[in-house]
Amino acid sequence: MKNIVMAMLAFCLLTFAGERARAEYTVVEVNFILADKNGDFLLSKTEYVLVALEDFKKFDQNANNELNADEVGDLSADPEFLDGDMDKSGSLSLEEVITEKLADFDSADTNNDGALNVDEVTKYEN
Ligand SMILES: [Ca+2]
Ligand SMILES: [Ca+2]
Ligand SMILES: [Ca+2]
Repeated sequence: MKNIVMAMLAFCLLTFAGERARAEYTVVEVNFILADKNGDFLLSKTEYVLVALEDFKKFDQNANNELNADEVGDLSADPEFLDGDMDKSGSLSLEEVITEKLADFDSADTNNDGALNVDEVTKYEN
């Protein structure tokens, strides 16, 4: 039952974000809203890392907790992929993704309050 409610809520949020995106929101802002699960207009470390985990699961087709070049396609040439691959294995492990995301979070949190507001994310993404 809880899952149905969450799914409906996600659907409403998506619809809402989609409508507003056309009107006035940037892609970064829409992604921010979707990532902000508790709706406090701040991204906690958990919320920020969760987005990466959801993406990871989407790409990890064989579910071995490693993203290899076949699974990510062109992204494997992306600097973010290459930087994240700390052991230079040619694939990204779940641990490597989380480590990179946590480092991203700290760099983006310019006022050091332990949360990212939409301005911090926008500045970091641009
Ligand atoms: Ca939040
Ligand atoms: Ca690796
Ligand atoms: Ca902050």
